[in-house]
Amino acid sequence: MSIKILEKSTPASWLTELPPLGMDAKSIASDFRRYFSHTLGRDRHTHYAHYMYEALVLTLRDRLWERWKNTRYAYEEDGGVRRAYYLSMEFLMGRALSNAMLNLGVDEPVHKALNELGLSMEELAECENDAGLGNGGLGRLAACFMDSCATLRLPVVGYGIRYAYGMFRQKIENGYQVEEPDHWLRSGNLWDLERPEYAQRIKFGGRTEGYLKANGDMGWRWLDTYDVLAVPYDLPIPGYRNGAVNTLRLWGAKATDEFDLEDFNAGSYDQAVGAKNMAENITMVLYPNDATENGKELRLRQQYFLASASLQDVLRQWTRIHGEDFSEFAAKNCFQLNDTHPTIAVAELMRLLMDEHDLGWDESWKITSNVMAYTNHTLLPEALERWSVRLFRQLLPRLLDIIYEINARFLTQVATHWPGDMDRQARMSLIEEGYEQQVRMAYLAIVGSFSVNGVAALHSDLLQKGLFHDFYEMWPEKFNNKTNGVTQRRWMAGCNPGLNKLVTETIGPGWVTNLDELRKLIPYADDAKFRARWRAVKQENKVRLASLVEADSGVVFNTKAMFDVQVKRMHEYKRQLLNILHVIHLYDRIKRGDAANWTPRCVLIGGKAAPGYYMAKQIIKLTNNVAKVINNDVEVGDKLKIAFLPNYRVTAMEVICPGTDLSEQISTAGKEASGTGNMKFMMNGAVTIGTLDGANIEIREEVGDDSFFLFGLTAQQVEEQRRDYNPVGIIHGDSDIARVMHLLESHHFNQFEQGIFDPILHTLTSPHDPWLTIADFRAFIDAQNQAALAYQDQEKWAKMSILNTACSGKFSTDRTMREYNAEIWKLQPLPELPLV
Ligand code: 26Q
Repeated sequence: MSIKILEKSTPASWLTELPPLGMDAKSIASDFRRYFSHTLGRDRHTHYAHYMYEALVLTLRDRLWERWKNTRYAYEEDGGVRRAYYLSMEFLMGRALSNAMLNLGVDEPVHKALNELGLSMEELAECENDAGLGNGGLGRLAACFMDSCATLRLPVVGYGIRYAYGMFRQKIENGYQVEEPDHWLRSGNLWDLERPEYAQRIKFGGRTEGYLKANGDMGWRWLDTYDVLAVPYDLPIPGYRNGAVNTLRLWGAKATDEFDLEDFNAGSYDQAVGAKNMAENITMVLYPNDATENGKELRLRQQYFLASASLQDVLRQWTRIHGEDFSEFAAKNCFQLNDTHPTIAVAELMRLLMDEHDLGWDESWKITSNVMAYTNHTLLPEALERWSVRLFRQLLPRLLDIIYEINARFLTQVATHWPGDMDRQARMSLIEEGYEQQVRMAYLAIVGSFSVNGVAALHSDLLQKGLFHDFYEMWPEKFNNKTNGVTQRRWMAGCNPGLNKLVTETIGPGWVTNLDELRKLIPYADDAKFRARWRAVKQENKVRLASLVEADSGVVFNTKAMFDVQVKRMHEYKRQLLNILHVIHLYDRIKRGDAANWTPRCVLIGGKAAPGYYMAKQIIKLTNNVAKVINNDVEVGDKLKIAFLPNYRVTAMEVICPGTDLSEQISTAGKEASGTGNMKFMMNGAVTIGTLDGANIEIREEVGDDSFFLFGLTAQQVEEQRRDYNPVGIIHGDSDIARVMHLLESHHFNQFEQGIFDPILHTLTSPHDPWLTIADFRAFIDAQNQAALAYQDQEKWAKMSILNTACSGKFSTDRTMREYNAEIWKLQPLPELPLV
């Protein structure tokens, strides 16, 4: 597809005054049939569910489109409302179909229509690929934010990248992770709308040159660049039954025509094609690391591509209405940076205002530092982004100049604040000195923003006390907390129809847009009839989860057993290893005959390892080897099962969290910024076993001590323990732990693969193990034991389960978005819209 320059013409009123489409089963069925036969050209010989899925998407899309237009018009009124832009390298959207039906309020008529046509909704839904444009928590959070903003009618636009390949598909071969490319757009994507008319030009490389401007000031040109086009693809984000449809604008890279022409005319076809590929490579693939920065040039290209395209797009819309008058720009715009990944936007906005719009430094800085806001998602030092100055100079020379200037002016401020404190200046500099100079992106984000937030109370506190302490001392007023959430539309109403029905019948439908209303369930925890219905719903969901597990891992779960689940990215700090050690302990107890009063348990572990993360991959292999031994031991039987679920993703979580009894949130305290899976489990009535880390602390505060299994060192104790940690001593002093270690050391789980788990044993027993796994093992065993005993009293467990759901109101992204809006964005929600 080539980008055509389109002729401008004014759309007539017949285009803006279309009669609204019917939302009833009859209108839907009739559109569906027309799309199937006329638009898609299929007939009675077509049995592929895929075309029926497409016909349904087209039917719903029309209904989204008309609301989308109305919403845009409303935002444009009075010269445009104040808006926020969520800049993120990741939007982990998952599937769109059932969410669109739910939010449009047509799930019942669609089911009815399909029923009458003899089609199964489930089969059609399965045709959609997940939009896996993210790694994990940070990317899914962005997706939940979009849903809540649309539901609150907040004028927020998401800006991201349209990767041709999303998060890799994970297969398991011989127990090891194997990655396969995720070509999710292979059969097209009917949800997005290409908008070539809004393409932007992005510059790379070249050199800078100073010149004297007419007014005597110095100006800068960025010359001899090679340019790439950014083409927007818009995705509609429907609010919940409120007539609002917001926009997620994803940029795809396209070669400019010059690329082909220059080389092509010079006779080198291969070079022309090579250059084109280079340009289009920018948005080819999502980087699958979720916790370590990797310093690759292509990643920096992607980041700049996103920042520049999005800012140019906002400035284009601004100048269309206000010309070159930027006096109100900061009052009308706000950019939320999802971690440091889009932080080059700070320097890019300076460049655009100065070089393209002729503003001076001071005016540009005043605007920039009043529109940017930064969210941090991690305390792990290895995740803090740094880019080599050399790479910056090569790829983005003009931006490096600007960063140097920002730094020089900033360090003058530091010197004024702390006269003579050279140490402080070196510590706070945006440029890290050393063998190779590096730009510290988090510092650039803090200096360039008016707001800096963490994602849970503990995390924000640790940022102020530790990582960003110097900056906190300088600008305490910038720092704030915004505890994460999840959208209850997808994570309860959508994915748990049984619970949806029961809760709505009991307390009405208000919770779908006001999750605090779940508190009305609290008295029902003491109602035996209600508990019985609650358990029946959970049981049904466990059956559904057990079939997923069996289909994808081959392991058969007994649905009467306790379902004990840990799904999240594989990382040492999340301590899947601690979970496996506990499973080995249970196995050991069974084998040594200590199984009186036993609670049968099915343990599920799932998650992807970054392809270059050796230890995370070994932990997957260990899980699978342990599973093989335990699941095939007749003596163990139904007492204990363990499965590794391959290819964990949004769509899998939609089946997993409703069917879970026990949610494992067992990271080393102080390491998990927030966690959001923990909230999805809680909403769906799972009880948490967890450390005092991230949002677990707030979850426990909400639900109360008695409905949460707490264990382990606190963040502060972790830091103290590090100084004097002797895991071998702990192992020798505790026979349960010693026996687990002995099984591992004697190669019980790798009889024919000698030595493969030695690196794991080595970290566990090292006094320098950063994750202190052995330090928390005894406490974990004891907490697990309590959970097992509690589960034997099914009435008591049901109570805890109900209370978890009932007290999960705080963890709605509706609350999170209200807080961002009240304290950072200050947007006016739109009034009612037509076509609700
Ligand atoms: C950076 C540079 C180069 C390549 C990749 C990256 C990269 C990409 C993704 C670094 C980090 C991420 C993702 C981080 C993430 O998901 N963090 C999680 O964010 C959640 C939402 O706030 C929190 O709940 C989790 O605690 C946090 O781990």
